[in-house]
Amino acid sequence: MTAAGDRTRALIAEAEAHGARNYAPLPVVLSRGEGCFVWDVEGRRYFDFLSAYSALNQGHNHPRIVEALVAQARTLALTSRAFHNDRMGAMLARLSAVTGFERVLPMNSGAEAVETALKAMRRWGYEKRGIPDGEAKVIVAEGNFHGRTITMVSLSTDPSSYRGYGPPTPGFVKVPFGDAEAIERAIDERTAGVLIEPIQGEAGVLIPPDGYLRRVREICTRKGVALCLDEIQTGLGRTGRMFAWQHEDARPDAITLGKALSGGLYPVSAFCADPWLMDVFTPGTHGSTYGGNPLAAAVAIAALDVIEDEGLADRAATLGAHALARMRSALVGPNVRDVRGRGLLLAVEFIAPCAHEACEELLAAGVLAKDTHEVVVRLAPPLVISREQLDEALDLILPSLARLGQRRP
Ligand code: IF1
Repeated sequence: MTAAGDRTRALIAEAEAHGARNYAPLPVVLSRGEGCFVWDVEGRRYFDFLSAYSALNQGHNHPRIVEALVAQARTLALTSRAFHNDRMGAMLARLSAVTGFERVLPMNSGAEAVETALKAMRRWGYEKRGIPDGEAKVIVAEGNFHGRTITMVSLSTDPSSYRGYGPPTPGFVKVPFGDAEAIERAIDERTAGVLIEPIQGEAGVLIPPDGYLRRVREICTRKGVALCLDEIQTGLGRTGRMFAWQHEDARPDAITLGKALSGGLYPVSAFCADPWLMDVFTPGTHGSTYGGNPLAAAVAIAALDVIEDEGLADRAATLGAHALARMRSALVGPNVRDVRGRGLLLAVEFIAPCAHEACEELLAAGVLAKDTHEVVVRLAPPLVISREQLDEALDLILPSLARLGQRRP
């Protein structure tokens, strides 16, 4: 644990005085961000290797996105959907072009986008697939993470997500991640759709076997059920393609987006789908106060511009391959179970539950990272990181992780 300074301690105490205790952050208080760096209140610089869980693919405070936010905030921020506004249409058209889905429903948080996806699949199941009202089922993967609402934690198989929040929302069938045949066996006449992450982020950057997504796509097509992929964490360049499903050419019927859709400047999410699925929504059957507001639209357009203009997906592919090669060469030892990743979504899995200790050591070394499930350290820098910065960060990261990897588990 680093020796936190007086200002750090005072600000942590201030946050804890009135804050709910729903997080246990590392003992660092950040006050500035730029590109792949953040600074704490003691003036210390860190490499950000969490990127707010991939909401910062464009880096901290990207000037083009900040400028779009400020300009629009000075003009028109919120109208509600009771009226049209002059920015939403351009965002919807841009998102449709980038995702290849004809229809887009803008929301705010990722969980709301996933809730929207579930509502669309259920309603389609009743209206078009003839499922008896109230009996629709959606197949999800064990180990999933789709958000923190009651329904999202009802999908979860992680007790730390759902314990104490019952009764769960019904209508979900959980099958092992990575097993396409398990999905085929689970589909019956009451199945409306399948919702999975193409790579499971929170579960520890779990990459499914090659061909899994393509098999799931083929099964859903043959069985006539909807396939929605949750690209909230894997999408928008993070894994080395614009969308993770493109690694297998397994185009789903719909995707959910969030996080980097706004480059960390404002909560923006979206459910993007083919018309046969999206058009179950008719006026008054779904919405939100802030969904599709002009400020969100301006920020999302700028965030997408940055991803495309700066070639962030290709950067993630090239730099990710380089980082993974260095990690695999440096991290060997009795306590290392796996080193894996795709693009700049990378992870080291230890055998012993030492991932939090690893993150504390990385903090002391000047790198911010997050552990998950006690044994995995996720490494996910902003996609704007340069090759030199990446190597400088890895020079700080690898010695700590290598030492832990040599420990007897
Ligand atoms: C927290 C985890 C990651 C997501 C996917 C939907 C959502 C998320 C694939 C919901 C959000 C965030 C939530 C955030 C930490 C982070 C997280 F550790 F919680 F699980 F990334 F892995 N689908 N993930 O990853 O989006 O409603 O949050 O906008 O809850 O602390 P949201």
